[in-house]
Amino acid sequence: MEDNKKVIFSAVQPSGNITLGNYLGAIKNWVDLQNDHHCCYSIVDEHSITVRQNPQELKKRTLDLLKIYIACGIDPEENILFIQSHVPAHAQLAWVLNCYTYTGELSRMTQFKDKSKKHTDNVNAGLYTYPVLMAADILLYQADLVPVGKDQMQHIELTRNIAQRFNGIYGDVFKIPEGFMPKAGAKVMSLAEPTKKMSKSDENPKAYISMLDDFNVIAKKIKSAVTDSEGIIEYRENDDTKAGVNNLLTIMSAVTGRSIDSIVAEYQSKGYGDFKADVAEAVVEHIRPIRQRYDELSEDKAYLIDIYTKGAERANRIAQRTLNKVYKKIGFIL
Ligand code: AQP
Repeated sequence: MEDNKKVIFSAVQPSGNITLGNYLGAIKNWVDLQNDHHCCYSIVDEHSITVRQNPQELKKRTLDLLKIYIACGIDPEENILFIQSHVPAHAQLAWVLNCYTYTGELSRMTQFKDKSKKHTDNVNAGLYTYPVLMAADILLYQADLVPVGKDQMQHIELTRNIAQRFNGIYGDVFKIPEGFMPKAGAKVMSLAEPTKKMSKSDENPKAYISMLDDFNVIAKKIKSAVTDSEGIIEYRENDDTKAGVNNLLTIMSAVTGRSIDSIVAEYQSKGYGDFKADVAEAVVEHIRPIRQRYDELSEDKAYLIDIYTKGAERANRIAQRTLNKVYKKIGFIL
């Protein structure tokens, strides 16, 4: 890229209906970053098959995610929006990087440990090497910054280690990326088990808010969110009994832009019922315009095809450049 704007790479898997957590932890921040950076935002379908997917649903969710990106305000002309499997260099570089990653490193990844406990019947090799594919995603675009939620920071650290190891052997091939997290909404927790993060593949639909849930369903889920029996609305970090209230305060703060302190002050003499009703309203009002734009985009399939085709062309050009560099360095004949 010719100017000195920094390069950003980020992505979401089409592994379920996108949640408020994905939105507040990732996509909302992408929108703020797009003006001052070169941004590549991907829909990582290759990552999603580390867990069994229904093919028809995967197709639908991939397009849904593209619509959500655009509906949230990501400009498809200014940024590169693409589907991971349309750019073969991701899988190609991942193979190479697999040979520069140690099994000990992969065994330490929290997400692998969590997901292998959750999918005991399908602890596949892809699930294990997922962070290497993620490293390839990021390094192909020579990204400076990777906006992610707190849950993904460990994978960014590994990406940096792999890149440094490779550069140490072959010279400066990869830019060493940095992960960064937004201040508000960095980690949204499950509404049913607030010590666990909100996940789109959670088996309990009450645990997450999907960006595509009906508004009355969203309100119901928030109103039935697990809290505690204390009846005090205050933020107490690292106190598991307060995890539910902490989470609702975090969500309220992220969707309204208000500080947690000011929200706590407002609800000092109020009960959980009033508080939850207001959080529900704030979330619905925040999502409403996004849903309106999403519905409009659903009517225009040709436009979506045009966006992802052009996105793939642009992404392929950049990714292939990095892959060629890697292949040359390791001694593959081009
Ligand atoms: N609960 C969360 N709070 C804040 N940010 C979150 N992210 C995910 N969950 C939360 C951020 O969303 C981006 C995309 O995540 P992903 O789809 O690539 O994978 P994930 O982190 O595994 O997300 P899920 O929803 O938990 O998916 P499943 O259920 O399929 O594993 C990342 O930037 C992530 O930090």
